[in-house]
Amino acid sequence: MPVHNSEIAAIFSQIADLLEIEGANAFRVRAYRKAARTIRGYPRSMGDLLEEDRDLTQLSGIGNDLADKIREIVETGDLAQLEKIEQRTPAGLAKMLEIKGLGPRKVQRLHSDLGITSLDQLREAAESGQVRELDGFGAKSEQNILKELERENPHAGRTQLSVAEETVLPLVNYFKDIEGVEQVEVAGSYRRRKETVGDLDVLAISEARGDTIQRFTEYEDVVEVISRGETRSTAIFRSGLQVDLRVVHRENYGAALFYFTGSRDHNLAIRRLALGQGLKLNEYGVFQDEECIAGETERDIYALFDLPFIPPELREAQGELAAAREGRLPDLVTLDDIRGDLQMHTTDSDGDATLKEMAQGVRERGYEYMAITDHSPHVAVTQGLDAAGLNRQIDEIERLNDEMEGITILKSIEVDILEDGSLDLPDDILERLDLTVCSVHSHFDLPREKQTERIIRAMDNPHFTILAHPTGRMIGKRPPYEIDLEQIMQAALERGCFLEINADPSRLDLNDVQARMARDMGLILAIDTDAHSVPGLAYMRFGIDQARRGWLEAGDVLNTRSLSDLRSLLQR
Ligand code: DGT
Ligand code: CA
Ligand code: CA
Ligand code: ZN
Repeated sequence: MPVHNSEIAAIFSQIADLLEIEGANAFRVRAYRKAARTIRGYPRSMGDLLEEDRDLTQLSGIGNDLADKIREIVETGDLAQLEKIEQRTPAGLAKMLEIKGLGPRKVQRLHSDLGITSLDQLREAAESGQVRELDGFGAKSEQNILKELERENPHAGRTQLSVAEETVLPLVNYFKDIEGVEQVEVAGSYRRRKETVGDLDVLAISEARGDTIQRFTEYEDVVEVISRGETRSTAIFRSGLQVDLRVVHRENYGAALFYFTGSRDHNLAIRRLALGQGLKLNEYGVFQDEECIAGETERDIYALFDLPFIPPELREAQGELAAAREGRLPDLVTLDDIRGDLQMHTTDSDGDATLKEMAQGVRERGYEYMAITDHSPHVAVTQGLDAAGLNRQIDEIERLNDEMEGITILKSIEVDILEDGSLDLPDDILERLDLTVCSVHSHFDLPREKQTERIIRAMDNPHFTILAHPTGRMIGKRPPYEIDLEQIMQAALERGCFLEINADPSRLDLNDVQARMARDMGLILAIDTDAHSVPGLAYMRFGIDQARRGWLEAGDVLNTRSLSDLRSLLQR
């Protein structure tokens, strides 16, 4: 499996950063930085040069020592020296150098005096006023650190999955009509269904490669062709997304799909297994000596290592190999398992469709039940339902339930959790509902402890059912508010409440890691669309994607239950 130049460069930059924090000789630090620059910008891969027995010390800034290190990275994917440095100086420290105003000496001080190894810990320390006490820091630089941390955006330069779909699905269709193209698939983070993608990796099987590449570069959505070769091409699309196309032969398809699906760490783990069996694994197949022994399907490749097929959503090097080996892979939830949708809005608050139109839309999806959850009065941006309005809606739902076949409408509300943890409507009206969906829409900036307390206090209300969009994040726009999710999940378990995966592709809240945490704690999650229109009901599949990335099975999801099972679970 070829190691990319960027990967080698990243390792050298990381070493330079960490050495600098350790106060190493400036000359040595500069040498690593220069090497990283040389390799990053070099037009041919280091792996290819080594294979041709080229002398790497001919490259600018590369001496014998660095040449050996490049060889080690190309051969193993890793550098032992970096691991050794990371034992002294955690890798997380390098990230702090990116914060304006924090140089190596200050980062070193934060580490040695406060034991800080990550941006999260830095935020906590700054919020609790510990940073201003350090030598060389003051109240002002502490403020500044907090401001800079706020600015940090983990989704910068990435594209929401739903937007990426808009770019790539038409392209896939276009390919299907090209003569000679047998199959097309999108690999990479897109296939792993990550909430945002950096770029798109498209694979096609074709025996007419040149023609396929040509047709790709002519595609109407392409604004710039970055590169084109005999088997691959890279182009920028109108959306700004970069698309990498590789055209392969059928017999290599599985190996290419496996390789380009990633994640990189999952690939490396499987590659280690191959090396252990004396096999070579690359994007063309698995090789014993020169003979290809697997490559046409991913299944064949996993089977060589006595592993079942691992779903792409799990390929994040988060324990999936061990689980596969021990037969503990989850039986992931699918869209077909879903029997209802428990959060949506109508024209009674800020939705575009009437209650009846939403009910018809849900019925068309084949669900058994749905909950109507308009906003409560407190939400400032929209006209919420007050007690009288909600009473009227409840009456209308009862009428509709009599009139409509094949769908049951549950009475509900998206009720605001007020600053003091009380709910935004009186108990005597909440009592008339089948469930409530409760959410924070204000005071996002409370300190972590207060915010956590606020939500748990709300759960103490016996009418509280589901905590909606639990962290409030909007992908790329608004960071999550500070809460102790573990404590909140524990409180939900104890009270018979649930948390939500909001399926809106700009929210996907809880995220994958948090959903997995819930599952590990035995907490059931609802997957809700929060639709504000009939087409919005289709967002369910993004919620399913996220749930699968969180290892959820059907049993971990509230709205896979039959209506009667759901009703008994809603009894706290
Ligand atoms: P993205 O595009 O940032 O959302 O994430 P990916 O996972 O799609 O990454 P990308 O597009 O850079 O590469 C696609 C896949 O190709 C990646 O998941 C694994 C494989 N790959 C790319 N670069 C390397 C590498 O340096 N080493 C290994 N082992 N695999 C790589
Ligand atoms: Ca990608
Ligand atoms: Ca790519
Ligand atoms: Zn909401």
